Amino acid sequence: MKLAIVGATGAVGQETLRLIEERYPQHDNLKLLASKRSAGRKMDVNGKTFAVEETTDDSFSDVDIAFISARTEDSRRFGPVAAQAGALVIDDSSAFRMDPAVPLVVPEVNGEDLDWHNGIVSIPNCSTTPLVMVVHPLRQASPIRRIVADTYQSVSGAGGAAMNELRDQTRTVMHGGPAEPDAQPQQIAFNVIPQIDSFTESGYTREEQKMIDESRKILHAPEIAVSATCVRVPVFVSHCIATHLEFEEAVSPGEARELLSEMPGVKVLDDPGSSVYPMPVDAAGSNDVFVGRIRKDASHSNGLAMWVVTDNLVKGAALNALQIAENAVFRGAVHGKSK
Ligand code: A2P
Ligand code: 11C
Repeated sequence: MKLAIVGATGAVGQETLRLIEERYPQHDNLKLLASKRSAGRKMDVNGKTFAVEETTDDSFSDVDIAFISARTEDSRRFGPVAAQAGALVIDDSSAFRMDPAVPLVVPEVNGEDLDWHNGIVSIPNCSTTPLVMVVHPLRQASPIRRIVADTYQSVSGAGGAAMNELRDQTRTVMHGGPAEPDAQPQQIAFNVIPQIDSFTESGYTREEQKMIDESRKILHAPEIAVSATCVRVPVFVSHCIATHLEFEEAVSPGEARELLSEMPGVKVLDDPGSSVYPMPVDAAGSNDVFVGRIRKDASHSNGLAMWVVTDNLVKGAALNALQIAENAVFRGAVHGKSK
């Protein structure tokens, strides 16, 4: 099958190419797409050199699966064009996620939703995916009534420019220079910013609203009450979530550890006495969602508190997209056209 990667030069696109090399080392039927600025740039994948092409309306006629991870406006423009051309579009933006005609999928949680796609499948926001990966198995113990999820999100969630800004700004501020924020709304070096994306009238940011709306859609559970506070921290890769769950019946930390350790894609790292718990430096580059600090929530008899960490570019984005493609192929939900 011919795979197109729109945004191949970006932070998620590069992770997608790394994972393609890791998962399909023989596969070189690829099309690397980005903006006009990158046209002609050479990139090596699986031992073959590809010239990056500008993304246009004509880019998708020979493509079976198109992974889009560029700007939201690029998804809006090229997603429907690629689907119309017959490609299965796996889109990493917020453009289509809440469209009732578009499945929003984490394969381990709701892979069956791939059966009703109309050409476009969305992947969740990189902080929603790890949340539903831990919430889903715990629902087996007792229905969940309420989720409070407070995030500590790395700058790579905002793309390559934000990563460069953290590096350069840290050096500048260390030497007494001015921060001059650009890719972030405030100084990020030696700071934390309680704003990701813009504010809505409710006082929540769009990033927080995404966690609320997307997790309910993926879990098929509009009845779960969800609140989130999303915070940017000066870390390059991996997002963390302080997660508080309220169940209908009490669930013990031991039971939760057991259910979580049986969930594919989740690893329990929970031995606080030996200072074992997940951290961004350890999660970066890994495929798994890590969970630790699992304990009874002191504020509610049916509550559990835990700490969740995942590489936002891997399971938070590129890996989830590739797993959707694999799952869709397995289910016969890709109507490929190339031989
Ligand atoms: P380019 O490198 O040519 O600008 P990041 O998330 O790291 O900021 O990366 C954003 C990605 O989106 C890059 O690969 C970027 O390509 C791509 N992109 C930006 N504008 C467009 C566009 N108009 N069409 C296709 N891809 C685009
Ligand atoms: C961040 N989670 O960390 C965001 C990036 O809706 O796909 C992903 C935005 C999105 O900035």
